[in-house]
Amino acid sequence: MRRWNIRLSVAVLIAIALVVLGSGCTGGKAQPAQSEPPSGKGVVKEFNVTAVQYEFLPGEIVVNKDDRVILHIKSADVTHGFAILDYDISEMLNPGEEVTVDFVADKAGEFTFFCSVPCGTGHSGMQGKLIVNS
Ligand SMILES: [Cu+2]
Repeated sequence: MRRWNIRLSVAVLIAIALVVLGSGCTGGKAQPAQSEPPSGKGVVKEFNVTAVQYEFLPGEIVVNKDDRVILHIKSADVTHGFAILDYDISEMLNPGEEVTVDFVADKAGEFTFFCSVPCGTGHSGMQGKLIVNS
């Protein structure tokens, strides 16, 4: 009788352990938020960027390859856009709203970022440079 009880408790403990381990596994997989890009091997670089007719301030953003780049972008006047084709980034910047762009700079080189929303006579020249050093 006593022996049966011990076996039963061992079986119950094993069952509990399996349930806990099992849920732990699925929980772990479900954890990473989908909106978060995988963090790069480099450091996090954050910049505040202002779009204003007809330029971006700063006009040059310099990071190292594999840095995680976080840009907080705002328009100071009219509606502008912010696009970097090579990084598949295209955002609309409504006045008074801050847009956050978050990506890993996994390609080295010089990339033009530009206004993608017609904003006036100087629109076509409204651009800056993202420099990713290898
Ligand atoms: Cu524009």
